[in-house]
Amino acid sequence: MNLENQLEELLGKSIDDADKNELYAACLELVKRRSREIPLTQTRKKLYYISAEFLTGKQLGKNLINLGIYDDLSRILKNHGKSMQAVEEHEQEPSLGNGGLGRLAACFLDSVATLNLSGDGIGLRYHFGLFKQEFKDHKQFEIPDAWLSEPSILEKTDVSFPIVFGNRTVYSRMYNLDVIGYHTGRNQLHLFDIDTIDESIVHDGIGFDKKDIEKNLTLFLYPDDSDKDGQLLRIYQQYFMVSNAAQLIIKEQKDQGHDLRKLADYVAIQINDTHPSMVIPELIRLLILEGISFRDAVGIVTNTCAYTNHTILAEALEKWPISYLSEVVPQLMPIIGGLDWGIVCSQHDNPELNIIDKDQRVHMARIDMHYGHSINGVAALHTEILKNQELRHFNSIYPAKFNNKTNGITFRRWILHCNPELTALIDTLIGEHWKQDAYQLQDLQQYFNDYHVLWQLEKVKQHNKERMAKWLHDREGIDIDPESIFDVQVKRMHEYKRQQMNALFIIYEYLRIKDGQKPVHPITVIFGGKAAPAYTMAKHVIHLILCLQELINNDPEVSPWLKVVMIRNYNVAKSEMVIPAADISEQISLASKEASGTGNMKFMLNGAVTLGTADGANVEIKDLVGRENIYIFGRSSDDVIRLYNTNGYHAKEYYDRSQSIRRCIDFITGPELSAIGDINALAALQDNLKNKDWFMTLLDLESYCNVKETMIYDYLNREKWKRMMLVNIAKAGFFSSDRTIEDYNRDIWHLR
Ligand code: 26Q
Repeated sequence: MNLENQLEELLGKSIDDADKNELYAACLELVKRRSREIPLTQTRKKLYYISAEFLTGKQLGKNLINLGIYDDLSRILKNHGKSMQAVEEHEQEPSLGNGGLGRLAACFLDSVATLNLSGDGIGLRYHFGLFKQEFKDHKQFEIPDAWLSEPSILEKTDVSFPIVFGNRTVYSRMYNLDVIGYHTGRNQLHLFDIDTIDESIVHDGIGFDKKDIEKNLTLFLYPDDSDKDGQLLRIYQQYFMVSNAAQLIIKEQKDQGHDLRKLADYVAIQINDTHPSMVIPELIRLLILEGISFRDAVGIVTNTCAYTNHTILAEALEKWPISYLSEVVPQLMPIIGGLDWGIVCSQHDNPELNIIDKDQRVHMARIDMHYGHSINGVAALHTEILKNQELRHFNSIYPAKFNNKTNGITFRRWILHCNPELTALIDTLIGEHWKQDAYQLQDLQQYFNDYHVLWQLEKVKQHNKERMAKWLHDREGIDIDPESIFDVQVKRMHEYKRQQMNALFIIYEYLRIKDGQKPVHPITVIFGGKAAPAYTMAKHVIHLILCLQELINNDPEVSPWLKVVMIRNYNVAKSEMVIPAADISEQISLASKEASGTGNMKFMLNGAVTLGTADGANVEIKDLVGRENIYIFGRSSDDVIRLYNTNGYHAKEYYDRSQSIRRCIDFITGPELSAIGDINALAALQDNLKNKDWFMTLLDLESYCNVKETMIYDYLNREKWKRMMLVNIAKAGFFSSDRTIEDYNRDIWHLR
């Protein structure tokens, strides 16, 4: 049956008479049916990617693309006067992640399926996931994101496992989401939940009774862990996730008739940061119940599990008090004790290697490093820093375990879906094969001096800027000038990412305009990102940005030249609107702190030029595009690490020394902003920048402002700028997550 008839059959009426809801429901059902026709991918060995987050983004468009029917269906809808985009908008975005780590997991699932490798994701079905961000009085407020709605993309199954917490047992329920490869096979994402969750216990924003596990276990992603009950809840969640994972893996392997002693021949488990680390003791425990000795079980699990580190921030390395683990998962304590004993007895004689420290806390990453066979960082620089700094003791005993896997992004979402105009242009220039083999984007280099092609590239960017301006106007009532430079910093709010430095640039520029020095071209500085609810300083930065937005956009002298926009509730769908429209990609973390970044890759692929520090994958972007096609500023990671080690950085010295820095910092509590904002919040931020500034904003501020000025100036040299765009797109092939997954498979998983 042809596509049009099939859609009408599912609708039970003509397309003409259907509204957006009905069309969405029918398209969803169409995807489910087509997807079921694709057999699950089988390889000799199967990957299980366990992660607390899967930031999948909306599914409909991506699935239609991967099934190869997006264009046909769009055309059919258009013939009936309907728009595919409007139908896609109807879908609620799954709220199952907070940032890079979760989005990476989603890109990986797409690439694993596309490469015809057998690999499933395992995670949790959070009812409200990450909070929804609202702004009121120029501040962030959190409300629950009730993303689960009918008809659902998730398929409820009958699969259930008993999960034992001390003397209480809960029964899980598995939900599945099909992961369809691009013109290839199918895998699944398994999300676990319990039927007894009670959404009605949530009150006052995102508050709830943290004690009642049966009712609250899967309500939220990263529930507030500022008190003991919150920390216990996180342990409950983590154990619930990994016990389901371990039981599912063992069940599937038994169903296949595989010998559990040979688990590592049939199964690869990737542990996505430390949140799933308890899978190691849990699997050992279950193998022992299957009659395998502790010693053998340890060997089997070690050969099966591999760990990825996504951050070097000390506060993110999880350590749980033994007393908490004993309360929630007493059955794991003998195993964890045994694993620690193994290390204590191994004569390493270095307490920093012990799993259980002198304060009776269990270091989760250390379990992974001792009892997994691979430890990887997510960009070349990050892996070097792990090997030489943070994890050097482990590198000296297990040098062969360490390896780098530079992150990547799925091109299906990050160009085909979000930037159809650029995709079409590339197709006309170099054919379509780059969609299977991203390195072929290099063929675009031949157009370096082709004025017509460069002009077409500019037209596409302009189109995307206008699309975004219209969207901002329609949705948020914010007007921006599509002729201005779109300078974009969208990512989680964190001091190390230094949104505050960008805000100080805005103040710097504002003061210059007030002094009569207009920039050479109008610029719109666009932010988006959520702050963790308990992260006060990050919230103060949001407050500063929102106050600047209010001040500047309403000042008729300044706003023709400078505008500020903070996008509310930034998420995957919004990023798909914003990234294709960006001219400047802000990647300005303090060198050594951003493990990789993946937004940087998405901007590059969509023809934005990076303004960044030599951090994370920016370094690899620079090596690929060459220094002349990127704007790098600021101190190196070596310098920064030295400053930390020697206590050599004092913000106050920079404040005292430079008049222009002082003017910007003082402005934060000056009359203009105090009239708009909360003086206590602004003063706290100012004090922090002047007297603490742990992430060294003032260290790089002047070089940042100077390079950004140069960039604005260079933007006027249109030929130069368009060539930079072209080179960035042409060199982005390396950052396809297909390449990353090939690397994981070749070095760690060996699935084929
Ligand atoms: C830890 C302890 C207690 C509560 C929460 C956490 C926690 C939660 C989330 C720790 C870390 C995360 C998320 C980290 C993350 O997203 N890291 C990003 O991973 C990306 C993919 O590798 C990288 O590109 C980014 O550089 C890195 O910041």
